[in-house]
Amino acid sequence: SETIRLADYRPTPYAITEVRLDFRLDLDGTRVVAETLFRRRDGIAAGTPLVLDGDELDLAEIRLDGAPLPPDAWTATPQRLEVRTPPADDFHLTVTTWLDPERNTKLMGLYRTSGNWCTQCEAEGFRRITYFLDRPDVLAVYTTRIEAPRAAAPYLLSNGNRIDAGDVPGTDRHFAVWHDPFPKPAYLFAMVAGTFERIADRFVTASGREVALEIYVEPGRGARTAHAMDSLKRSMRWDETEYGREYDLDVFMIVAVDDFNMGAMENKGLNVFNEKYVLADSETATDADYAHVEGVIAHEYFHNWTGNRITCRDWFQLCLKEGLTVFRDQDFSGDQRSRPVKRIADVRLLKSHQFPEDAGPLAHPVRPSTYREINNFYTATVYEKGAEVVRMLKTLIGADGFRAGMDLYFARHDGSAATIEDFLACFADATGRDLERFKLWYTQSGTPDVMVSTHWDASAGRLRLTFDQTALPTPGQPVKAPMVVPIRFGLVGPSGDDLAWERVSGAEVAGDVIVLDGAHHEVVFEGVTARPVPSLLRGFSAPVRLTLGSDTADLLHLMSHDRDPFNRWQAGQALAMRALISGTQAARTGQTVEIDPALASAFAAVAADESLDTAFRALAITLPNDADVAREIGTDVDPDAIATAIEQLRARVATAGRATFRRIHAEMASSGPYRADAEAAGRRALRNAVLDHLVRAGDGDLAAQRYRQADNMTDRLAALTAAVTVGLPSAEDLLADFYQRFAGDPLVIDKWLMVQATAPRAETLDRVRALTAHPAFAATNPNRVRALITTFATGNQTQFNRADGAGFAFVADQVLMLDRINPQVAARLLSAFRSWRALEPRRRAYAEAELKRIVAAPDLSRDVADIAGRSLE
Ligand code: B3K
Ligand code: ZN
Repeated sequence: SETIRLADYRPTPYAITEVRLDFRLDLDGTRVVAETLFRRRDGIAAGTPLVLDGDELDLAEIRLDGAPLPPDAWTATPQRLEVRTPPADDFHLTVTTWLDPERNTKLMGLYRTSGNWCTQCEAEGFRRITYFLDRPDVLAVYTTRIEAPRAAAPYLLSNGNRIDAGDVPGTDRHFAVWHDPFPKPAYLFAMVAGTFERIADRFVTASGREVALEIYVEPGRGARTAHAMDSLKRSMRWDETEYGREYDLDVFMIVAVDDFNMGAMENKGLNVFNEKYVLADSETATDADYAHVEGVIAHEYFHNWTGNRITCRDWFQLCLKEGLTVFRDQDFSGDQRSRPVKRIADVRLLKSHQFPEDAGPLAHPVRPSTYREINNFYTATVYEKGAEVVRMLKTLIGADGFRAGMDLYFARHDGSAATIEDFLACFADATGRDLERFKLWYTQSGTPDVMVSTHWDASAGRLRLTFDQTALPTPGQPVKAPMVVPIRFGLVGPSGDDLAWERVSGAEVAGDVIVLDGAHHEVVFEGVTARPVPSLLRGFSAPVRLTLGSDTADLLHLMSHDRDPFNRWQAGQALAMRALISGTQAARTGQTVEIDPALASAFAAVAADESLDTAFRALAITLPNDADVAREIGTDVDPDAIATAIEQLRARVATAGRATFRRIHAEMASSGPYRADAEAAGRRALRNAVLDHLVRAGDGDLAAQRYRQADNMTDRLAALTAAVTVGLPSAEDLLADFYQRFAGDPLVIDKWLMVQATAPRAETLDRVRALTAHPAFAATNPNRVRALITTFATGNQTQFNRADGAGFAFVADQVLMLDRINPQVAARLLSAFRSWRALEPRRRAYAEAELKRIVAAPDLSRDVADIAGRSLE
């Protein structure tokens, strides 16, 4: 299929000024009449053909300026409509299409979910509703009429403000008309109709405008929306105080649905959400779920300015809205709870999702320059690395410069479709900083490696840091240029305080940031009064792999003293990682490796350090997992050897810390009723982290006991997970109890599926296969597929990567089966193979064979063909 290139970008010959849509919903099909007003753009010759996008459309009628078109004036296929010689500068087309939402299992365009009607248009779903210039640089004003049987659809919703509604006389039908005054691209269009429970609230903006807030959920679920509503209001306030951005319509609606391809969608004024990111109460949602709801609500709300008011010129600029909006939602969440804990969580996500992507065959720049299927580019690179790039920009120009640049961006580009160049120009113009080299972060793929060596001259009081920056080739980019890398740092002295220096040379140093912009730098600090331990890349100030030669004693010093909490955590992880890498090597040759007792007891010491936040202590004693170790090893990976090394280290840490962990387990028990706040959540996190260690150290009964006593999902799931992962005798009973308790609550049953899919045992594959036939599973529902199959493929290193290849074969079968139902979900699952080349030869051969089997399969979707093809390149 054809490759789309950034370099080929051209505006459309025609603009669309206005769209009037008329949806007639019926139980057996939908008729759409779309009246679209076109205007020939300046400089385009009269009579230039008008070519519109379609996708599997069934055309019933077409008229131009109200009159039927002669047969030779146009051609149409399900994928395309061409009007050969449009007659005038301005004209309107009226196109009638028939849709079958019931059979739309791709969940793009108009589809049905739990008996309701719902649309998803990003990236290219609007063309599944009507023929259109379906691209983000075509902005138009929409008026939408929806008509449906009143009984099946008491609520009729679309973007903007509702301007009319009523009954259709003499029928059992009713209608509503919505008008969105803000010009928008088609991908932000939404229409929802159906039966819901509606939860209403209000928000008064900074300038005193009242906005109605409405959340629509499945009837009976309204009580679970309080956290979402509260998160929405806090997001609205935050965007006012931090960016000076107010909401602009009279109503803001969120609809939660069960069948949804991703997390949520920022349609103007009418966000549609996967219900996973709306519903939360203590019985059914974990503390992590609460945090995700808050983050996704904020993310979609923030898109109103970064995405909707200013959108993307073309899909290559996707990071313009996504990277920036992820940066904003991360910052918001950091303000709501512990900022370091949020930062650690975000960096873990970046390293576990984006680093492997950047190191494998699917690597692409934050702003790609070609694509075959745009839906395959909603990636960790575009989102998470895209957010890191914005964070680095802020680090380089400072908070004031960043705000000035954002203000300029909103002032310059509001109401239009912009590019990364436009975005960067605002910061360059606002601060005077040259960002040409910085722009490489958008165009060059791969994770840079930064090697540091340290030389301390005690008699001269001089510290020399040598930085070498390199990057491995990535697809299409054999040679890399050095990037601009901001290294936030401190020189940690013997007592743990940061030491001062008199002079520094060798690179730009602004405050506590060293800015590398070349392949090699020697940074010399003079006038340092005591031996410093350099703490580098504080807060993970750049998405690079930093290798420093520090010895164990220095890392232990940082682990217990660094005043930057992120680097305290990082030092512990680095120490554990060293032990795990040598443990893995030993396991492959049948040896065991000695683990430094100082290391094992350092974890117990952090767990007990009451000067630290409980949530932070929980993270600090969570050891790297097998995917982390595999990524660090990088080649010739043997997941079973890694698992063995992890078992050994865990056993050591658990044994060395048992007394401390038991004490903490008792101390962190909650007294009194459940509370959701950060303090209570931190205590639960710490208690469950020590539970995990204790269960491995022989206190297995604790898991069953904690499960039965739990008065909230966080504790219940932590206990169940510990029991199932370790394979305790109680595990089966607990699983059965969990199913009984929550059958009929699909979101919770997803957790039950996930726990089973991640069990690191040889029986797991058979179990997962059996679960695909369980009544709780449905291959048509993306949440169920992700909970069972995707979790198995991405969250179970030893069993997906089984040495006999059976894990790969199972997932490949599932990909091929799912491709017939929902190509986006199938392609996403297939990307679980992205690190196949890093495996040891035998597993690598099995993975390659499965990828080749997929590539050779008939009638693949473009989505799956693209991922499989690139994976093998
Ligand atoms: N913009 C949507 C993602 C759409 C994905 C289309 N395949 C959600 C978000 O990032 O906010
Ligand atoms: Zn987004």
